Amino acid sequence: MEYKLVLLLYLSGLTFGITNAAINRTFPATVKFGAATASYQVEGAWNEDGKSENIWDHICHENPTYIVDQTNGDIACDSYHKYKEDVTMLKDLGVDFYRFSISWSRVIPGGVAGSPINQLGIDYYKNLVQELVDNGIEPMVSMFHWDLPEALQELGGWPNSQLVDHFAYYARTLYEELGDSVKHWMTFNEPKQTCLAGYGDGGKAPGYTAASGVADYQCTHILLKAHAKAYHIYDEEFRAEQQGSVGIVIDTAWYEPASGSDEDKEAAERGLQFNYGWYANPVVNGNYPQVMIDRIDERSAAQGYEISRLPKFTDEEIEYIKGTHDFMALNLYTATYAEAIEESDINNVGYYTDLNINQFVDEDWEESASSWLRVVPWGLRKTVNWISKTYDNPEIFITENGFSDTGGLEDDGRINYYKEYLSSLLEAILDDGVNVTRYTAWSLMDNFEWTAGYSERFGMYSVDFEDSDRPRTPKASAAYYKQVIATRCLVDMCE
Ligand code: GOI
Repeated sequence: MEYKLVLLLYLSGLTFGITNAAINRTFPATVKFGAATASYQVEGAWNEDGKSENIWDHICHENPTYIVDQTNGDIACDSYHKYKEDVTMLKDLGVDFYRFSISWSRVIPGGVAGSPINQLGIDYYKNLVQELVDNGIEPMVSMFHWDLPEALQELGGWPNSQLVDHFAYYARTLYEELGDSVKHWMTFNEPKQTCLAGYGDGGKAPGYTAASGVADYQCTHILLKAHAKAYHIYDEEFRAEQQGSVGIVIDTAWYEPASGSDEDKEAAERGLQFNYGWYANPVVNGNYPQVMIDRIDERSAAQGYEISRLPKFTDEEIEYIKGTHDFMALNLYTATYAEAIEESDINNVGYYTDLNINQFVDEDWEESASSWLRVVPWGLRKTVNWISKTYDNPEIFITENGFSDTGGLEDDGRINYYKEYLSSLLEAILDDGVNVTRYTAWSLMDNFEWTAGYSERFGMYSVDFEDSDRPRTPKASAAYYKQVIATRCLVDMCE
């Protein structure tokens, strides 16, 4: 029986001109594997060694019910003290790289350009980077994963154009201090969460909602200029010597048309443009997606605004922002259906009415512990194909992908998720020729999941948050991921 099957596969391989490697479905040598965390979610030590308060410290302390279980990141995984254990875990997994973020308020407590650098904060990251390098693990660094220094929030945060220079000063400091060893920089993680959730729907700190449809676009406008400035600083002052690369990490769900109708196809495309394109189109082509410009300008005018709620880049700014990426990065977890609807009530001002689609899920899609996350593996293949087609076949890094449960070491749901999403990724790479070169599992370990506190667990390592030592224990998914990395093959798919 088995013999006949192998013979059949072998013959069909010959017939269709494919190789044994294709039958075996292994990840090509160009693909690297990693795991990710973020500063506020794992570090703790919120007020140690000169670190100042950031907006997540602030909202957790001042408004504890903002977090479902009223917890905070004061201690979190205590990675500030336990980073060597974290590196041991990474080493055991066999990852090629570790994606982590730097806490701005730990490095530059005052926040503003020209203010003093906190040497103890820098030392923490130098030690972490050294420990990684000593263990053969590449550091891949996000400069900003949502934890803005409170001092800058008190200036108004991202809608204040001063933030461009404050961020540039921070970015230059990081290149200077860490750029000898760090070769992959990401300016911003999921800027849509900073701007839309932070200043529009309120789901992330600082949790503002009053100026939805205005402040979220202004935040994005400044943030994109800050990104571009950080990119140009690298180009002009560091690239020749350091030889690294710089990009921005953008999140989206896959938007699947609810039907074959042109209207639903347009609704789905609009979903992708308002989510991924909002940030990707500027860094690739210099300006917002045309569909955003058209719709927001038009609705603004009908709403009585003399100037559009979507700010305009000057020609000079367009040239400055265009091409500020060395790779495209994607955080992808799930998918949604998109359906065309009647134009929303014009009196309803906001991003979601500017987008104007009905989003819904298939109740058959497997759930996770997070209400927004259902298991839809084919969405990964479709999303990387869409990015490849829309932005002229760039190099793509998947910088986050993962699954939540409520805890436990026998995490079959997570193993299944990784197996299915990695299989979808393999199809994109081997069958569609999409240029994906990195895959990053979120997360290395259970951590502070923002407004969900510790109620949703994404880790491949469990962390005991009841124990002051914060002991880590590998889950079944850690062994699974380790095997995938070691064999470059999904379990069950190779001989
Ligand atoms: C990453 O973001 C992030 O980088 C990591 O730090 C993080 O730990 C990791 O993901 C895991 O989360 C159904 C109003 C659909 C608007 C239900 C109210 C959408 C939108 C419930 C309430 C969407 C991953 C929150 C990308 C933000 C979570 C993007 C995933 C919440 C919802 C809502 C809903 C709502 N998203 N994020 N959302």
